[in-house]
Amino acid sequence: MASQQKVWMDGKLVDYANANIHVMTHGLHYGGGVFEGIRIYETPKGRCIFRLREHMARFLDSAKVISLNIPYSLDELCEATKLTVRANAKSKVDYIRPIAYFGTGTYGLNPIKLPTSLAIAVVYMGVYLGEEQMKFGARVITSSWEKSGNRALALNAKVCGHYVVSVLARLEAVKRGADEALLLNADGNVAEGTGENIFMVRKGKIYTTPISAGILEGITRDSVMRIAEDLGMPVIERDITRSELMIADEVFMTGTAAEVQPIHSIDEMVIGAGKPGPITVKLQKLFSDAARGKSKKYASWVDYV
Ligand code: PPE
Repeated sequence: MASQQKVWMDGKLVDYANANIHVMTHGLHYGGGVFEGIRIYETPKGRCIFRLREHMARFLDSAKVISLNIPYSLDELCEATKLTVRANAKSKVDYIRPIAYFGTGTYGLNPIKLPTSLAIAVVYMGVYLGEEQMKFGARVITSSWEKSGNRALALNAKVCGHYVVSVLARLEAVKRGADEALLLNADGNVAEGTGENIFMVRKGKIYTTPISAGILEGITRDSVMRIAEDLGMPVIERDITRSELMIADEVFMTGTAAEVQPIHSIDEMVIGAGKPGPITVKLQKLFSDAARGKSKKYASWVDYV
């Protein structure tokens, strides 16, 4: 129950009900904040956090990009996260949401004199796009909204304001009866999902879209690339078109929340055999084992709490 949960706010653990912010918070008005999403997995050795250090390093990088001063070191952020997870040991939670943003003090766009507020909360996310979708593949549409370019937004940073387009695209998907939306960039190439990177398998080779396509450098993307490389199938990073996805043998998405999510169809065009393909299933299994500390090779990816 959320009511029993604790949230880490600016150095203190507070009750969930008291983890509130002022309505005049700068970050709320202008989107000037950065966040992360990190998974917690239950294992026989207790709870573990997946690639905590990499997530917190990206958190600090995202903050740097928007000149948001974070008054904590990487080690301090990792420790605060572990403390928060431990403080919620009795709650059913599987996902950590660190967030930092320009706080309150002055009005108007200029954030220079504003203090930074930082919180670390835990929530229950479950299977992001649904259990059925995980088993049989998700239905995806191409959004009519364009993925902003790297000149408009610092897309490798996980900035709150960037997510307005993702929210619009996700709404579009839901209104059209689909599970998720795919965003194309100004060149007409595939960028990524609203909260996931994308991969395709074609003629035995695995491809994913490059950083230049306007994507977040996903940590799940990186993990899957490492696993695939170790299987002798290095992932090729190159531009992918929408119609290439339609004739791919397999398509899947990756993300902390989405994990390794098979795709059933894109704009009602069924992909491959219409069910999760063999490479997707293999990567899904290896990723799932790695995330739960079951794989010796990737043991350094998990932190037990
Ligand atoms: N692209 C975007 C735009 C994105 O938001 C995410 C994560 C990814 C790719 C995958 O990155 P990574 O998690 O490091 O593998 N999206 C987060 C937010 C989801 C949400 O609904 O909120 C996440 O998966 O935690």
